[in-house]
Amino acid sequence: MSISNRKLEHLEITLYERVEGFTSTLLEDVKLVHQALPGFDFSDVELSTALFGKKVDAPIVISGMTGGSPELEIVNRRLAELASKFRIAIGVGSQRAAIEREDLRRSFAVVREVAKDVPVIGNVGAPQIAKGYGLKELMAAVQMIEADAIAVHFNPAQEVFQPEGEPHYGLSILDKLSDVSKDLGVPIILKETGCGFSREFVRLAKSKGFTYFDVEGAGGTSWVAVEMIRGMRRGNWKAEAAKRFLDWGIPTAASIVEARSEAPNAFIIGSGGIRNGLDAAKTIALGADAVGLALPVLKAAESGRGDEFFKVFIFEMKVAAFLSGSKDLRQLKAAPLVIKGDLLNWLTQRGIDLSTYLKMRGTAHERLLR
Ligand code: IPR
Repeated sequence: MSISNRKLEHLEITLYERVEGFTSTLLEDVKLVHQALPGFDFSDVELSTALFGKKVDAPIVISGMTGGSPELEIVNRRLAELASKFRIAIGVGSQRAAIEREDLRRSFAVVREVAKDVPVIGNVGAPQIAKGYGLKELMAAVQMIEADAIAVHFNPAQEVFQPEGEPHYGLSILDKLSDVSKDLGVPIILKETGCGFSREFVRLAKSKGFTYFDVEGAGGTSWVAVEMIRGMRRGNWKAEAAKRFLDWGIPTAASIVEARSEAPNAFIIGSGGIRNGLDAAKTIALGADAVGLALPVLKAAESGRGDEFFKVFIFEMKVAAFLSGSKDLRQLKAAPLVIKGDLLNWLTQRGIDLSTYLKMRGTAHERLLR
C-alpha cells in the first residue's frame, strides 16, 4: 500500500473507529487546590506566552496529525484556520510521504500558508532516521512549511503492529539526530505517539543534548488500535496480538513527571488524551510548558465545531487557573497540587519523591520560551 493511501486510512480510522478509551491519562489523580480568594479578577487571567520564538495566546499545540495525500489538504487547511484564529501552535503529520514525493507537498504547505504568524511544527519518523534520513531530508521538511521546530516521532508500538511497519529503533537514532541538530537551524522535538516517554529515555536524550520533548503519553489515541484495525481488515496475524497491547504505555500524567524530574530545564509539551481545558491546566501545573492535543480538534474541525471547541477549551483553562489562584502560566506551573491514587502509586514505584518534585517543577523554563 502506498504511503498516501495509508495516510487516508489513518485519518478515516481515527475519525470513525474506536481508537481511544483503553486506558487513562491518570490526570484524574491530579487535583488543583481550590483558592477561595484568587486575589485578582477572572478577566486578569493571562495565558499568553512565547513558543518557538513566536507569541501565542495560549500554550496550546494542535498536534501533528495528517498530510501526505491531496485529499488531506482541506483537513490541514481547517486545522490551520483554527490555529491562526486562536493564535496557537500547530504541527503537521509525518512529512515522509512528501519528502519522497514532491507532488504531495501542498497538503503540508497549506498549513503555513494559512497559519502565517503562529509556530508551525514539522514531523518525521525516528525509523526514517535509522534508515538513512539526515540533514537533507530534515531541511526539506522544515522548508516545506517554514517550520519553527521539527518533531521526530517515536512510535515503536505502532510500527511493531503496523502490517507494513518498520520497527527500526537502534540507539544510533539519537546520535544521528544530535549531529543533524547542529546545522538544522530549528529545534528538534522528540515526540512519542501515545505511549509516553520514560525517565530512562529522557535521561539518555538529555545526555545527548536534547531539550525539547513532547511526551504524548497513554490515555488518548492508541496507534496500536489503529494498526490493529488495519491488520484486521487485511487478515494480518499481528492484529490478534495487538489486542493485548491496547492499554500499553506510560499514562500522560506519569510521563510528564518522569520527563520533568529528569530534565528540570527542558521544554516539555504534555500531550496524550488531553480532552478539555481542565486537563490542560493540570498538565501545565504538573510540569509541562505547553499542551498538545489532536483527535478532539480533528473531530471538532471536521464537524464544523472547531471555534466552539477552542472557545470552551480556553475558557476552561482560564477557570482552572483562576480557581487555583494562578494569574499566569508561571503561577500555574507552581500551583498547589494533590496527587493521589494510581498516579501516586506509579510515581512512588518509579522512585520519584513527590515533595522534592513539586518544589522543583515550574522553575527555569523561561530560557527556552523563545
Ligand atoms: P510515516 O512516517 O511512515 O509516514 O508514518 P506512519 O504511517 O508509520 O505513522 C504515522 C502516525 C504516527 C506519527 C502516530
